[in-house]
Amino acid sequence: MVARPLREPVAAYVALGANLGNAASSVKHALAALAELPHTRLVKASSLYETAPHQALGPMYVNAVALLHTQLTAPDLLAALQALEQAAGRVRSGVNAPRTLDLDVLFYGEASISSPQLSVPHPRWDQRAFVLWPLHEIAPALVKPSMLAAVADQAITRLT
Ligand code: PH2
Ligand code: MG
Ligand code: MG
Repeated sequence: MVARPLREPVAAYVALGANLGNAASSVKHALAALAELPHTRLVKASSLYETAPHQALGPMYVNAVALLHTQLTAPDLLAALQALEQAAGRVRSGVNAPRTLDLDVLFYGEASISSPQLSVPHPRWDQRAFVLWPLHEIAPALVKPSMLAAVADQAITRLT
């Protein structure tokens, strides 16, 4: 990695999901790995949630959301997340295919990013119960009641 001067930390929200193998264990390990990323602090992590596959097939998912304060650039954060997906044995077999680990950048500070690699804010974050409820747990100001009402048909259970 190219050395860059360190910048002010940015608040980045990351969505975690898994529905292959021991999904709960994968998500817990991923949260621990996020805490170890360089120039990054894991500030908050939601509970784990069991969620029905949304516009996808396969087993139930385990999802969570984390708040990071990071000095990584958005592309470097994306690369770090993809490395963690790879380390968890992620095989990209098609759009929304079951996966051992998915790590998506929901927000990177106030940034709007639209590149072939990365769209931030995540284009569908506000239409997904598996994002909205864990996000609401750690950042209630970001989630409007109307958003939660709109996803009331999507099954989600908080795991204890
Ligand atoms: N991820 C998807 C598609 N559908 N459904 C649930 N419940 N959880 C996910 O993480 C998920 C999904 C694409 O990334
Ligand atoms: Mg995803
Ligand atoms: Mg993804």
